[in-house]
Amino acid sequence: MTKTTSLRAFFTATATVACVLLLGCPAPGAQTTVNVFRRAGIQFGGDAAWSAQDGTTILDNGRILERTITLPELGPFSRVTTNLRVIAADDPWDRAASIYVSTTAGDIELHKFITSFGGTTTHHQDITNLIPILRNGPLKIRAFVDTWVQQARTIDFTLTVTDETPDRAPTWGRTLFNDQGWRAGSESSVKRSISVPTPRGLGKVVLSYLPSGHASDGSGGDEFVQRTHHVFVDGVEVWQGIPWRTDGRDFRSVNPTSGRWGDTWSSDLDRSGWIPGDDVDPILIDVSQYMTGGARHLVEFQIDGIRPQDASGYGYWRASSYLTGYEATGGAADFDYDGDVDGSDLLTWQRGYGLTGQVNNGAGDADSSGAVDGLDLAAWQAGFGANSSASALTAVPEASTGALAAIACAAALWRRRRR
Ligand SMILES: [Ca+2]
Ligand SMILES: [Ca+2]
Ligand SMILES: [Ca+2]
Repeated sequence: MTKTTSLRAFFTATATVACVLLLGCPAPGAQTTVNVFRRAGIQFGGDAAWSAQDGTTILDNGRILERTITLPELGPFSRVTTNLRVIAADDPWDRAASIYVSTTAGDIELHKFITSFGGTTTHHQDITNLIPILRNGPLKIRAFVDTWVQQARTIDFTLTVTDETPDRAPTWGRTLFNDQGWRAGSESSVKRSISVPTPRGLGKVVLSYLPSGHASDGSGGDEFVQRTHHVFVDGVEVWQGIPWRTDGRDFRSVNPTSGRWGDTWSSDLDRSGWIPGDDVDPILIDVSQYMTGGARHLVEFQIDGIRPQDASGYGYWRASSYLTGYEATGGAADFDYDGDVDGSDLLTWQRGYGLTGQVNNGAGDADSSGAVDGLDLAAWQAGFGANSSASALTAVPEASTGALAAIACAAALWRRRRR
């Protein structure tokens, strides 16, 4: 071990101890699991009694199931996760699918997935970003599989609520759009534009985007062709990317009925944002710098070059999006909007140091000067001191010592991330 390495190890260990002392490592709180679907059969047509579940409404010829549930109370530090199991029956194909909540404001996807070719799969997602929407229970939850086969699949779906976590839950949320058949063509289909009023006191704002590309004829369309997507807020491009998955090979064991040509399995192929037998994670875009509270903003989505209809078919996208907002409750130096001023806020300031043109404190501009600089560090130190003295923890050292330890803590994290 070189001297530098051992020093670094000592530094990291010391900082970790400081982190634990300062930030604490609270055990997760009580968990409640709410059953939504249990061995519920999804199919097109067929016998409605097949794998039927009491209290479930069958819609769309059996392709959509609906149940109404109420979650336990979601507190300021709650977390919600999904547990999904998709069980193979008689449908050998990969099918677009989704668990979503149906509201008067539109459908909001809780867990988007694509079934495997004839296999059984299990998935989990953290959907804490949807807490502001989930709070408005009772919830009408639907499961959809785009199948054309009788006795296609059965589904298990539960929601787990953890009532006490270290992270503050979001306070504001709203759907932006949900279009499961976004095609090329008319002028209105070029962009999706939504005008959004935001509440006052909003701090961090995250946009969740769930795109997947498909084709009506299964080849040559948007399923296997890279398309560039854009997100704009008030005319400024805040994100650009190509939804593209290249890890199909890792899912071969759950795709037993996949087509195969020599060594090539259809399920192995790279695809537009999805893989047969896996779920689709939302793309998370931090738009805090562009969406201030107490204002109206225009959010727009654009997909370049969707394949138009011709004799052999067309390309299309299944896409939805929603916004999640956090209240700025922890003061000007609470840069990560979790309600306190601590080492991770210092880390945010460190990352943002030197930035100008800030519209809020999300990158470390505590004094609203527009720039992230030394004055904001002083504001953090003041906020950190107030934070510690207000704390009931007797183990917390006095402010100056605490600040030093937090700086060590942040520096250690910073170092680890940069490797
Ligand atoms: Ca904080
Ligand atoms: Ca914190
Ligand atoms: Ca500043």
